[in-house]
Amino acid sequence: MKPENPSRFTRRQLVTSAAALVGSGLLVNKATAADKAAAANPHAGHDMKGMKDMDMKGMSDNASLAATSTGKTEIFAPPGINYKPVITPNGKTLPWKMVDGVKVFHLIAEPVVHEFIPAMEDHPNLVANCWGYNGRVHGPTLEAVEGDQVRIYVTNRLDGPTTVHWHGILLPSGMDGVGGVNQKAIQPDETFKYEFTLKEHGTFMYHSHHDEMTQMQLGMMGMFIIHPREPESKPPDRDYAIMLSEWKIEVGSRRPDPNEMTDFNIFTMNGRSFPGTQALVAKTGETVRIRIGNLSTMSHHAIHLHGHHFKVVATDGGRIPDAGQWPETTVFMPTGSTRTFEVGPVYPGDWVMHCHMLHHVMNQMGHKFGNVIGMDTSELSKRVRKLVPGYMAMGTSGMGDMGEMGMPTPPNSLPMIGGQGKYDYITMGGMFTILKVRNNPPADGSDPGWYDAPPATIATNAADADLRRDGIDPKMDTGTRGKVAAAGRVKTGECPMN
Ligand SMILES: [Cu+2]
Repeated sequence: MKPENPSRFTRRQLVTSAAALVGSGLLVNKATAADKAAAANPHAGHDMKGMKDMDMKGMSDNASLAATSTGKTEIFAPPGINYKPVITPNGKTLPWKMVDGVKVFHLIAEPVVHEFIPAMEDHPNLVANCWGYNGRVHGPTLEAVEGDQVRIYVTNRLDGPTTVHWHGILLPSGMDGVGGVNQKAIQPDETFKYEFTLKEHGTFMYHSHHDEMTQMQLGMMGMFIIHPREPESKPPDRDYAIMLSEWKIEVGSRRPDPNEMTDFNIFTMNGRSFPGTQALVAKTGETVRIRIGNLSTMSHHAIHLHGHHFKVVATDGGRIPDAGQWPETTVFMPTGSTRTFEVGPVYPGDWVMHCHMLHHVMNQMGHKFGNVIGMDTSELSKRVRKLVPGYMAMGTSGMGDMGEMGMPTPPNSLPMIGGQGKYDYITMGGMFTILKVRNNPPADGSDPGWYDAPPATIATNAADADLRRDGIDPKMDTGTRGKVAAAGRVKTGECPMN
C-alpha cells in the first residue's frame, strides 16, 4: 500500500474514507448527542470547588492541564488496508504512519481527565483524574497486521517512571516492557523506542508494567489488535473490541483509589459505565466478532450475551481450532486475558451484553449497609436523616428503585443503577451494553434508538381471557400464604429473629 502520513488526515477525510467502506460493513461511530454536549462542556454538572478539599492527591499532576477523554469512538482506516478495521466503542484507534516499510506508532503516557458517563437528563456526569495514553482512558487501540515490523515510541508525560508491556505478543525479551527485568523504566519526559515484528495475529493488550497496581488501576492499558496477513476466508461483518476494567472512586472524589483491593465500585467497558456505554450495532443476519480483554485489577468477569449462541474462537494464546470451539452464552474472562467470540447470524432486537457477576452491573454502590429487604424503614430513615441529611436506607423491595426514586445524585457521581429504557427503568449499570441489531441500521454506525418490537412479541400483562382459557389462577395458594406475610415484614427496632 501507499504509505500515508496519518497526521495529515483530517477528521473529514477519515469519515469519508470510512463511509466509502460502509458497503463492506465498516462503520465509523458518530458521537451521541450526549457526547457532543459533554465535549462542549466537559465539566458540566460537577462542582470543582467542592472537590478540591476532598481530593488533595488529585491536584498533584495538574489535572487542569490534562487532556479530557469523553468516549467518542474513532477508527483509523487509511486507504489500501486489506483488513476490516476494528471498532472500539467509546474508544479510538491510534493512527500510524509508514516510514521505510516500518509501521510507526507514538504512545504518550499522560494524565487524562476521563468521563465515565456523560451528564444526562436526570444525573450529572462522572469525571475523574486518571492516567492514560494520548488523551484517552483507556489508551487508543493499536491495530496492525501479522508480519508488520512495528516501531512504537513511548513518551512519558507522567510525574513518575513507567514502561509499556505488550501483553500476549511474541517478541524479543528486551522488548517485553517489564521495568527492571527487560529495560530501565522510562523517566518523565523521556521517549523510549520499542521495535519488533508481529509473528502472529489475534487479540492482545498493552499496559504499564511499572508500579502496575497504581498505574493500571488509574487506567494505563489498551487493546492491541493484529489482523492475519492473508485476508480471512470468512471475515465477520463487524469487528468490535472491548476492554474491561474496574475502579474505586469514592462518591465526591475525583481520583480513582489505586489502593483498593476488594471493594471496587465502578465497572467499565472501554472506560465507560452504562448508561454511558455505546451500543454495538449490527444488521440482521450479519456475523459479529467481539474481542474482549480484561485487565481488571482483581476481578474476573462473566460476559453474557442475550438472545444468541456464540463460539469462543480465540484467546490471546491464539486461534482455537474449529473442533475445539464450543457453543456458549457466557464467556468467562479471567483477568489478564483476552477472549474473542463470534456470533451470527444475529437476530433483530435489543440484546443486552453484560457481566453476570451482579455487583459489576451496579455503579458506585457501597457494600457496608444492612440488609433491610422486607423491612419497613420509613421510621429509620426519618431518624437517621436528623443526623445525616438525605439519608436513605437500601430499597425495602430490593435495589431496583435506587435509580429512579428521585434522590438527587451527588455532583460528580453515577446513579447507582441504569437509566431510562424504552419500557421502564433499566436496573443495571456498570459493565453493561446493548447489541442493537436492525434490518437497516444507520450506515454511520450510530445508535439506532430503541428496538420497535412487533406488538405480539412483547411480554405484557396477561389478559383475563388467556388466564381463563389456560386455567391459570394468579391467587393460587402455594402453601406459603399467610406464613411469609406474617414473618416477612417487621418494623425496624424489632428483632426479626423473634
Ligand atoms: Cu464482572
